[in-house]
Amino acid sequence: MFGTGLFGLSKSLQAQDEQSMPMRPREARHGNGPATGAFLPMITPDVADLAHELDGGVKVFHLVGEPVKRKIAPFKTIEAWGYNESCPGPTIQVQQGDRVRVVFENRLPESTSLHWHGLEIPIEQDGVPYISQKPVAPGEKYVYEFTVHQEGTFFYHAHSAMQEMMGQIGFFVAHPEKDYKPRVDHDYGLILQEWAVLPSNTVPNTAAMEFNWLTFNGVSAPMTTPLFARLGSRVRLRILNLGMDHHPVHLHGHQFVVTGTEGGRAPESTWCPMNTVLVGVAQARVVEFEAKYPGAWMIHCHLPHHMMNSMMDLLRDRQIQTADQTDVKALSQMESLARSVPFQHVHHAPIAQDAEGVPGFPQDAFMEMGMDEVVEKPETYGLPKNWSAGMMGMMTMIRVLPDKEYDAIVARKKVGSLSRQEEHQHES
Ligand SMILES: [Cu+2]
Repeated sequence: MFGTGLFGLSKSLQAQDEQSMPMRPREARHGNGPATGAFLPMITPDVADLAHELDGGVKVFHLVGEPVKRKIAPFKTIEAWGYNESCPGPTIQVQQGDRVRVVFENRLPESTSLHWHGLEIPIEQDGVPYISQKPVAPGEKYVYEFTVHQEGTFFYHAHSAMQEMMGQIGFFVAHPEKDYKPRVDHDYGLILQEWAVLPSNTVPNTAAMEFNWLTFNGVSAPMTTPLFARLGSRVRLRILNLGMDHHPVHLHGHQFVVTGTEGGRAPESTWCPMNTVLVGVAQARVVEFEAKYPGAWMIHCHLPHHMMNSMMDLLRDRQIQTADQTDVKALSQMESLARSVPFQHVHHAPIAQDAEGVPGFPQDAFMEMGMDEVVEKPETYGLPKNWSAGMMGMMTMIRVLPDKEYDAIVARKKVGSLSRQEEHQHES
């Protein structure tokens, strides 16, 4: 994914692989001293963590705002803006009590700033142009520094509306000084974004109100990397939304409780069972659940139009053809499509013989685009054939796996990260 020889990023992706391996990778912390850095890190599928260095007791991060090419589907790359070659930007993880310094560099063609959404920090660190600081001009650097006294799921973003819609956002997670109870075994983060990209275009139209590409962590299903959890484990999922719509995010087969918001941990007395949580704009919702039932369970926005990818690029003619669509026509259309995009078309689901006579036909017929091979990765190992034809838009899955299958995926991930390492050694 980050095939540009950016060793730092691939290293932290590899670190994520390693972190996800043991069931409980943390050592218990003793006493009430300052934060020791021992916490279960959140994993942001398809997005790397931002590494830090220590300057005395200060955690120092380097963040670069810049244009980013982002492949959001196997056949669609957009020209977004982000941070450190990533959109959304890399995930920052700190611990409650940490002193944090972020050295920010602006490589955008226009001025910008960084706002720390939800953090209680001095006004001069708040990142609002003209109000709390001068805008950071192109080519300039700006240093933010503050102490994080909160715990919770926060984020950083440009405090300029159009830049937000170009993708300038990233997670800022503050792990608690003392573990939350109950403890979780897996911690995952998803950033919800939406894009209006006209056919044959690559640059999002940030003024549009209708969106045709919906992403989790910068990719549309089936390119979203499945989450996975050991059967019987406890899972935390942090969902963050920065767009123009509110997204009702639904989990299949399990009930969860909302254990936190963008304001931090919620008291246990407020937890109640649900399986769909509305994540409003600029909100974070943190949910937890016991992964009780084995299977590949969908996690998706339930707005019907957000459960689709735009195929306008590919099926431009379809709109004017719906009146006399036929199986033969649709197939020939899909065949020509299959020649122009790098994946194999799988035969569509059956239709009725008299389908053309039914007003409204077709709706979802002919829409499946199986592309298992193109989106294959360790986390997809063992899924049923043509699984990718069932995944579109703002959608991913959590695979709840018994020990043997769980360990098989972990082993595959390890092999993958080793070969990634070799690749980078060749490059350098
Ligand atoms: Cu939605």
